[in-house]
Amino acid sequence: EEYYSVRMRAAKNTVLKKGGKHISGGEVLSTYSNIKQSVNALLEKALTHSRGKPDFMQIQFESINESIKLVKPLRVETNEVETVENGKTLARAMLEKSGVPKRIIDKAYKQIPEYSSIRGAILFDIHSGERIDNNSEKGVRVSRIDWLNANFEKWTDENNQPKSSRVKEALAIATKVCDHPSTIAELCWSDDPDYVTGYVANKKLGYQRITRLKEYGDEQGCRIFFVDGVRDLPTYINFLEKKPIFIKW
Ligand code: PML
Repeated sequence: EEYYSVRMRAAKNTVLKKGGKHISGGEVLSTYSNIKQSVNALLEKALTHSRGKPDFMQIQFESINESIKLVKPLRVETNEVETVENGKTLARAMLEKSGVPKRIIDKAYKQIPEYSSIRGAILFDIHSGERIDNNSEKGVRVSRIDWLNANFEKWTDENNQPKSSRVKEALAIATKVCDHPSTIAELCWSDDPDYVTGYVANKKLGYQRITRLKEYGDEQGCRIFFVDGVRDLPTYINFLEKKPIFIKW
């Protein structure tokens, strides 16, 4: 069956600032007969977002030529920590366990403040300790992933997890990214000042949530993919941006 990628982006203050302030975004993979419902669901999401009233919104769809791959969600564990310092220490230990050398982790952490204005993900090479995506302010945007709500809810019930759309989206991204053999690990936390839980993900370790990776009030997010052996960068980026994946429990 032919599938379509339906995407939404909403922003505010577009008059004051080019591109505006991000309010909401999302994507679903849809059959042709479901496009109307998909557009509606994304519209609803953008209009009910707590970040405010959008003054700009784009919803678009395009057909997908490639076949869709089904991938099981990574195993999830939550690590409670008391302080950001403890959270950081744990995140570093997990990155090391995933195969990222210590000096590369240090180097990446030093760069994080500089990366804060970048909207997408940073690709960080674990040998050179250099950022290798050449996408400047944009970074890399992982897309073409979806997880049907009914299946996600089945997963939350059977795994004792909260029905959080934030967790759903982040876990879906981490699962896709870690499905590629060149991905060693992902380090991520939100730019939402009210949300301080982040995670380290790796194919073997799974999706390791850490309850404090930054202070409340901090609007600096982070999404770094530690990569190894990316010989053909355009192919790897094409996988992240274009390969359609359905998460299925
Ligand atoms: C979680 O609680 O597992 C989600 C953490 C990362 C959220 C990233 C984001 O919302 O931007």
